[in-house]
Formats: sequence, structure tokens, C-alpha cells
Amino acid sequence: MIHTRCGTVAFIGRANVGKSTLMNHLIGQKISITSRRPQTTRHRIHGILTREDYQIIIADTPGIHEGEQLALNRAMNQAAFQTLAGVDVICFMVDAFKWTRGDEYVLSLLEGLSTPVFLVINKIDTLQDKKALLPHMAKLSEKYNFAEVVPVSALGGHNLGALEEALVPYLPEGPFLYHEDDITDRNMRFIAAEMIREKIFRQLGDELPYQMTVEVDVWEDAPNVTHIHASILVERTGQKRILIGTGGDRIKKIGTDARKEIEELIGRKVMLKLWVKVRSGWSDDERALRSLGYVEEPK
Ligand SMILES: Nc1nc2c(ncn2[C@@H]2O[C@H](COP(=O)(O)OP(=O)(O)OP(=O)(O)O)[C@@H](O)[C@H]2O)c(=O)[nH]1
Ligand SMILES: [Mg+2]
Repeated sequence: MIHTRCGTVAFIGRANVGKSTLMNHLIGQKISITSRRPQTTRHRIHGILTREDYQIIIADTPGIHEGEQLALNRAMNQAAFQTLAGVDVICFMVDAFKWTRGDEYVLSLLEGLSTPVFLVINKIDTLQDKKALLPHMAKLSEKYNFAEVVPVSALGGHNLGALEEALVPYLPEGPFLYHEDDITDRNMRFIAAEMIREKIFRQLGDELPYQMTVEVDVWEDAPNVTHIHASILVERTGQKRILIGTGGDRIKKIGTDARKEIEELIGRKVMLKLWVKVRSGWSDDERALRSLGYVEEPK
């Protein structure tokens, strides 16, 4: 009989350091959306990596930030904090040589925890001077009693095997918690909505309405095609106009890009219909957040 290991690893860090990119590359499939913009991830999402004798459940979390004026921000920070309780390892991710106040803040939240913390230095492909990496690792090692310090490039796929290998001994022995074919704990409806949100993030530069969200209203599996209807909720009519674009060109592009990715994910042909709706002030309304699944109910 083989002894299996199974445990949860939380990816935490400030926004934009590459947490979701790293999870996707470890899993080998895109389940968590990514973008150049900070605060792309809004919900905790599990990615499941199963090998013959171990299963790593990766918890990708929203980037942690100081200041919690809006209910949406509070909900995002809360989703990240709550994830830390009960995990077996924490991967604290930073962006190459860029050590900021935001990183310092995240690190301050780890003080006093008994969970092993890995420092994962991501984006090493961006380093001009590779020789400076070792002294940098040594300097950061002084900030905390890290269990391991692992430099990686999530995007380039560098050193990911080493990270995975280093994590395994920290997983408790035990049976797998997920089926070996599972890649995430979220349903396809959720991921489809996220993919639409990602395309909006990527299509819209600085005009992106930050407090925008996507809801899947209809999901119907017909024999040869899956019909998906989704609403994009914004706060103002001006934002609606931006999203739709001249003659509808922007929303069309968002729809096409999202459809292709959803088709790839579910392996079926998809007919995707999008509506842009104005819902004023939702991001600061706890109840609306709850109804959209932004606030996790205590179990
Ligand atoms: N050059 C380089 N870019 C990377 C790497 N990993 C991630 N990125 C880029 O960094 C940006 C942010 O990546 P995300 O994975 O969305 O970052 P995140 O930490 O999940 O961000 P939030 O969800 O906003 O907290 C994207 O544009 C990625 O393509 C890397 O190893 N090298
Ligand atoms: Mg993310």
C-alpha cells in the first residue's frame, strides 16, 4: 500500500505578484484569472494538483491590501485572511526585487503563526542581474523565519518542479480529499463568469470600472451546444457605454474571447450572450455582495 499525502497550501501576497499565474501553471490548466491590473482575483479558489502519491490543494487568494474602505475590499481581505487558518503551508509571494510597503504589511500578518511559511520570489525572468538573486534571498530571509525560500518564474515555468518538491514533505499523510480528476473546487458557472471578467480586465485599460462584476444567469446544456447568458454589472451608465464600445465592438470582442476560453475549459461549443446592466452602489452594499457570493457564509 502506498502512503499518500494531502494538504492545503495558501498562496498569499499583495496584488499582482503572480499568485494566480503560479497556481495555473502548477495545475497545468487555467482556472484562476490573471491580469496586469492589481486586484484581479476577488474570491478564494482552490486548484487541485494530484500526482501518484500526493495531492496539493492550492488556495489562491485575493491580493491583500491595506485600507478597507469599501465592502468589496473588506470582503477580499477577509477571503484572504480566512484562508490562512487551517492550511498546512503558506506561500508568501513577492515580485522579484520589488519589496514594498504592501509586502511588509502582508508579512506583518504572518507574525505569530505556527504554520510553515515559504517565501516564493516570483518573476525571476525579469531580473537583469541574476547574480544579485542570492544576496537578495539572504536579505529577505532575515525578515522572517521562512521554512524555505524558493525563486521561481510562474510565467516562464522556471523552478516550479523544485517548489512542488519542496512542498510535499510539509503535507500531512492522509487520503486525497478530492477526486484525482478534479482541478478546482469551483463550478464551471463560477469560472465562466470569472473568464468574462478577465476579458473585461484585459480589454479595458485604465477605464476599467473597478466595481464591475459578472453574473451567469442562464447555463443550459443542449445536445450540441451550451447556452450561457451572463450579466455584467456596473455602477454608472457611462461605464456601460465604455463596456459596450462604439457600435458594440468592445462587448463583441469580450464575448468572443471569453467564449473561446470557456469552450476550451468545458470541451463543448458555447453560445454566449452578454448584457451590461447598471446597478448603482452595489460594491458598498453588503447584502448585494452576499447575494453575488462575495461574502462567504460561515459554515
Ligand atoms: N514576467 C513575469 N510576469 C509574471 C510572472 N508571473 C505573473 N506575471 C504577470 O504578473 C501579472 C499579475 O499576475 P496575477 O497572477 O494576476 O497576479 P496575482 O498575484 O494573482 O494578482 P491579484 O489577483 O490581483 O492579487 C500578470 O500580468 C502576469 O502575467 C512571471 O513569472 N514573470
Ligand atoms: Mg490573482
